[in-house]
Amino acid sequence: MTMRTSLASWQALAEHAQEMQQQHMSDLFSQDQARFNKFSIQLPNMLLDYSKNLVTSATMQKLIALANECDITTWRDKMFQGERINRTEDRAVLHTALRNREKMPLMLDGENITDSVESALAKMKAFSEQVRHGLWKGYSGKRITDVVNIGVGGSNLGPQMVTEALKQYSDGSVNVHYVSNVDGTQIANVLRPLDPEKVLFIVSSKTFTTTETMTNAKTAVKWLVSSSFDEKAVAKHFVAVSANKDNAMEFGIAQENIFDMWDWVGGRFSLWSAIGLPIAIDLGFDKFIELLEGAHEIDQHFCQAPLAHNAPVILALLSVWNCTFLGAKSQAILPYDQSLHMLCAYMQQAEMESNGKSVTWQGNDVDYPTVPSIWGGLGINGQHAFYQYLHQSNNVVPADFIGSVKSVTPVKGHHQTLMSNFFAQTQALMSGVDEQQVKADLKAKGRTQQYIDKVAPHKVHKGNRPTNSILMQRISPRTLGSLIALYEHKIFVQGIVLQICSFDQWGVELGKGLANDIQKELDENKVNKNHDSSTRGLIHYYLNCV
Ligand code: G6Q
Repeated sequence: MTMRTSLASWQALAEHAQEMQQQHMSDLFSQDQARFNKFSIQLPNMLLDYSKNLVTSATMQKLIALANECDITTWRDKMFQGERINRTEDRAVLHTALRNREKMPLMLDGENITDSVESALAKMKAFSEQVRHGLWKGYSGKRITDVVNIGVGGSNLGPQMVTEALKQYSDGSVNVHYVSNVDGTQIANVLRPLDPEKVLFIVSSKTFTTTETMTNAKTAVKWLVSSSFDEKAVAKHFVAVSANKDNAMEFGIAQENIFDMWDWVGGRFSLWSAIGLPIAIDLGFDKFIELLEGAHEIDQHFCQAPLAHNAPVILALLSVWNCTFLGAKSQAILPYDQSLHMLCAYMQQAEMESNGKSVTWQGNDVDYPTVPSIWGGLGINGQHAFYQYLHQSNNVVPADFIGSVKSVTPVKGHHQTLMSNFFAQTQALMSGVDEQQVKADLKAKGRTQQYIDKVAPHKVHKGNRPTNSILMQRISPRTLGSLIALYEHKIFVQGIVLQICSFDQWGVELGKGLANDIQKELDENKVNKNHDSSTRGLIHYYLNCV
């Protein structure tokens, strides 16, 4: 397989990057009044404006040539058709099959998985309705008022981010809580105000072996049994979502209360499956389906739109342009919508766990920068904190600004202020403020020449900082589904262009095994002499003080 760096389009981009680094975006805007029209895409429920990137039409043509040379469309079709593109784990990658709303048959290993998905959805529907309507009773015959989802990583971040984002759509029939951390503080805080007779636990774990989740689940069992004085209560208060039925049953969960997961769905892409059960319980099954429909709309766009007008493809190519060719090392995710306060954490896992790797498909070290580290947070809060860095540090941080045209919670006078900041920030990051302007402003304010000369260099903003703006109509199950799917496909395309295995996570697997041996040492108060002196010293200090 050809090395990416030897592709004609790659080399053309490397050369073009040198030229473009001499350009300023504000000049590109002055030279071309049609820039916004050229570099924006309207999707059914959202607008993507990528005109505030350091690109020209020539750049975009070269990036599309790269996408073509990397056979993006062929790889995309392989993914949707269920080829085993997760090579290191020898698995298909079919989260898109979970939201195949046209219900097209899809054969995998001789089985029509659309049927499996549909029957899993039917089971989720029946169960979520029973819980929401008070028909699922606890051991003492009382209705369930609180659901606690126990899971971590992909079995937590997706559903929790969605639950938080769609809070306004919940009718409050049931309160949904999340426990992911093995730090006992979290589960203790969540359980303290709850009534064991009215709580349902969902143990979400694809493997049903994850230590943190198993520890939390056992603590939840103890909490329940210590109040019910009956182990049989577990059957009424625990369900599981897992691909490992045997382990879930051994844990004590009744077979009929186990919801399916499949090895062709990666954890971080699994909120569309029964991992999304807390979402369905919180919002109602119909809204869960709307979430799937929103994602399906983007799946169709991804499959049908020409590459030059294909939003996830464009986002991926711009990331490659900004990071691999122009040298950016991190990227900020900046929602201007309170509902999306967990989006950055979700995106950190989605992009960094997928593409934060440094060998190619063939196992060779990559000889180019790959994906950025992702960070960020709510835009307005960030403006009063880390935006200083975005505007004036000597690291350029490309940023995605995400906002909504209409607020989901309109409060008079707030939304215009919020969105004015969105627009003003992207403008300032692009145009900057040059020395001449700074000096003129200070002069107009009547400052002395001495003061102007001292302060002016500090007030210069070089601008030329790339941003994408995503404007959603309004946060809803449908638009949120579309937004998540947009990023999922972006990450897929990024992985193909960079020749990275996006669907494994060996770094996470390493972490899963690492602590086990040390935990034995802590439990037995015996420190292994073979540790390095730092690890030995830390463990000794801990054991001496504990
Ligand atoms: C996701 C990762 C990882 C995983 C968690 C939980 O893609 O593989 O975040 O979801 O480690 O794993 P289990 O669901 O198996 O408990």
